Amino acid sequence: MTYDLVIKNGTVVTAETTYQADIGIRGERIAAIGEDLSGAREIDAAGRLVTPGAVDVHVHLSLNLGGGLVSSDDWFTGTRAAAFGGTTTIVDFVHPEAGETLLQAYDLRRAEADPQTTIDYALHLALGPAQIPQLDDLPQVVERGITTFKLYMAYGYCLKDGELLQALEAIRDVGGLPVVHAENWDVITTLVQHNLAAGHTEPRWHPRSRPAYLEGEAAGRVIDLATWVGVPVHIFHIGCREVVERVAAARAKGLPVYGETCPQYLFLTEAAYDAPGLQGALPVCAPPLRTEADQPVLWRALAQDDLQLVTTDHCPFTKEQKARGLNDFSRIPGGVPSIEARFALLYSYGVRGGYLTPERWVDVCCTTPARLHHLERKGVIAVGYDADLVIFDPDRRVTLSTDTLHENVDWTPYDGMEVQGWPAVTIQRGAVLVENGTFTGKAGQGRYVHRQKK
Ligand code: DUC
Ligand code: ZN
Repeated sequence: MTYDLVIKNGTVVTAETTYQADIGIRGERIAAIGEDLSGAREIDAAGRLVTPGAVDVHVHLSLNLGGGLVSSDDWFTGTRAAAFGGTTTIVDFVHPEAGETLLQAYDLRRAEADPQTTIDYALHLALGPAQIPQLDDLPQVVERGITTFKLYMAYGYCLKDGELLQALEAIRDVGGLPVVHAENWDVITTLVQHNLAAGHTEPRWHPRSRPAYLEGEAAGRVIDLATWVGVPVHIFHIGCREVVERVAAARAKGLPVYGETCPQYLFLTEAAYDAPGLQGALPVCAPPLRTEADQPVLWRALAQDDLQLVTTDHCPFTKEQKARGLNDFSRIPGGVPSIEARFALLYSYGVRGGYLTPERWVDVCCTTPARLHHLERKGVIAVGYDADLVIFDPDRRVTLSTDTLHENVDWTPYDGMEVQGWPAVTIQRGAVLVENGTFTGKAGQGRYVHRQKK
């Protein structure tokens, strides 16, 4: 029996185990895993790892912050960069505007994404104060394949505790998963005002206005609220010990609480904000980068399942966009790029660095993100799953820079960093998207993943 495509002689790495096998693909699905398979096309993966396509459940493509500020990767450039880095599925956001219904906002985001995306994607729905009166519409949103809901404890979307409670109850009632930006916004706005009034306008005052201790408080508060309501909760972008401890303590009690970290917290520190001028403004993101002492805590937490996944929170702004906040750190648009380098960074420094086993690398970057976020048929190498695969060259050395990366942004926080290990071939639903440095996909080739509540 022949297949449309066979990946031959590779070392298959899954979240559970590592073994030698050929993978046979028929149409869009994995049809066989075995020995001596043959196909219309065969790719030799000898000496290479074969992993599931990586899954990044937290990205912001074309994020509109208002005032003409839009994150610089759109659905084409961002998903192409993701594919170069081995990511075959992302989850981005619907951010309803005041006066829009939830379904109108969903339709608009689909209309933007569908023609441009080169990889598969799903959408979280953000629920701010203006959406609280519309919570009765959540069942219709679930019918559109949205099962995860973003709750902000910061920014204009910031929910007060009573609103958080109502949103958590509504999400529970539709069987969904809340994903939360946990910070104490009241304290942050107060500290920002104090610092600016004292003439402290430089980027180094950004982390000093967003204390880790109170990020822990916010995470603990939403975990308590979710526990009381009886709904699982996923805490986004964790960079400090204080939040890790809250998630770990909840999990130790058997609660369905999940936490993610991102490359920027594993590899960068708040010292980056001390750089002069624009350089110090570039890595501004929220929550902010933390201390060197937090990094081993994050790695250990990933290894021992106190944290379950690594996403990027990819949200690039160009140097010109970042320069808007040069005289006032609170006006610097928040966000850093890493949609392309995540999988390789985690291999190079996580696996090669001795923090993660190869299986745990696949688990935190592919399998658990897909499972937690209801992405059926993603993140796993097994018969019947989508043939989303990466042939990963564990030896290839790449020096990260704007010359080697494909993100649509004129800087990278990882400039000059060398990784050892990089995707050689990225395959989505049986189609080769990237092969040896050449992008062979096209706009609109990716599909919306219609998720089912669990
Ligand atoms: N934080 C960022 O830094 N950027 C995008 C959104 C967020 O929460
Ligand atoms: Zn985000």
